[in-house]
Amino acid sequence: MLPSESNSNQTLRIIDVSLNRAAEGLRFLEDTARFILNDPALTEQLKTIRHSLVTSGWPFQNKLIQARDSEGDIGANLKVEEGIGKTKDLPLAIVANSRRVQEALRTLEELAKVNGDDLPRSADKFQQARFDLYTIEKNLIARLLRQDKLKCVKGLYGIIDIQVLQGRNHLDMARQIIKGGASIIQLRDKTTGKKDLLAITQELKDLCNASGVLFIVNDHLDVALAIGADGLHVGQEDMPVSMVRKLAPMDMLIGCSVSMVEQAQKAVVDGADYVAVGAIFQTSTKEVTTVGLERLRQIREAVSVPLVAIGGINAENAASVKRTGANSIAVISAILRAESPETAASEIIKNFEG
Ligand code: TZP
Ligand code: MG
Repeated sequence: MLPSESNSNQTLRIIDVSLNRAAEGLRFLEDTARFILNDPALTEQLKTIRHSLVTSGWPFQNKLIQARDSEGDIGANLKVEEGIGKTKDLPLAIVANSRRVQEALRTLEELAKVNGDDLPRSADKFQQARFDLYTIEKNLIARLLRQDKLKCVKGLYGIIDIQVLQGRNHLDMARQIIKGGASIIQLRDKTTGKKDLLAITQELKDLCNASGVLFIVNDHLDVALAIGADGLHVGQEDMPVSMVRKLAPMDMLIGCSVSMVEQAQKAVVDGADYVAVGAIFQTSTKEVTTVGLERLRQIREAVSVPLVAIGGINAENAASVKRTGANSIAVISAILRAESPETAASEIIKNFEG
């Protein structure tokens, strides 16, 4: 074999191995995004990168397969040390596979610089894909860190609205609602000053933590950050979801109130983990338009994140909300104004769960 032929063959073997490595790693990440995280946007991004790498036409594939020599590969029998490559831990598997793809892309990028004719893509295309991967890796890890919390967005989402308590104690109410079976407690307070609000929030957070219930703060990112809440809930007039996502820790859930399909889609694109749709039924707790069950159904079709239905929900209508596709129901007056919030909560849950 002439030296130049041998060289070209060696280059093709590196290209072949790097493309395979990248495609395999990308497939793992894509399947994780698709089947474990249920995230259409990340799945699509990974699929697009994988396709752009592997669809290089038959003449090129033919050259790669011709050059392939798996039996002659001295790396095939090398021992792998225990560690990141052998991990059974999913976040570490994501990191390991992202690295695998990033390394393969770097190799392809370097080869494209020195041996451009052998490759169907230019060096900057490989570089762009590698940089995209760094962001995707971070998003996959962040989604995974929030996944356990997100699984709690189900059943009754009890809202402690300080202005609806009418003298009843916020902790007492929360205790009863939790006893009644709530999965989430949110603190909603439109008037108390930050200093007192911080104290109330801390008490509720401690109670929720001790009870294994998710604790969400409404409106105030600073308060949520200060006490380490599980999540923050914002409305259309609050700090935008995209900004909250930048400022919040990776494991903080973000919920967003919506009343229209487009708002729900935007909230999800901007990084909301769940959306609250309302007001489903008439309510006197907040001045808000009633959107009805049909709007809930439309939003169910439009987004795949968990849906929390809100507004006028009680034991009588809870089942219809469930049938329309809500994962959870957020309730204020039907529990806070009930003689026994515990009984009211468990009745609502019984009817919602069916
Ligand atoms: N957002 C839409 S409706 C509503 C909010 C905060 C009020 C829900 O309160 P209630 O008493 O359960 O109808
Ligand atoms: Mg708000």
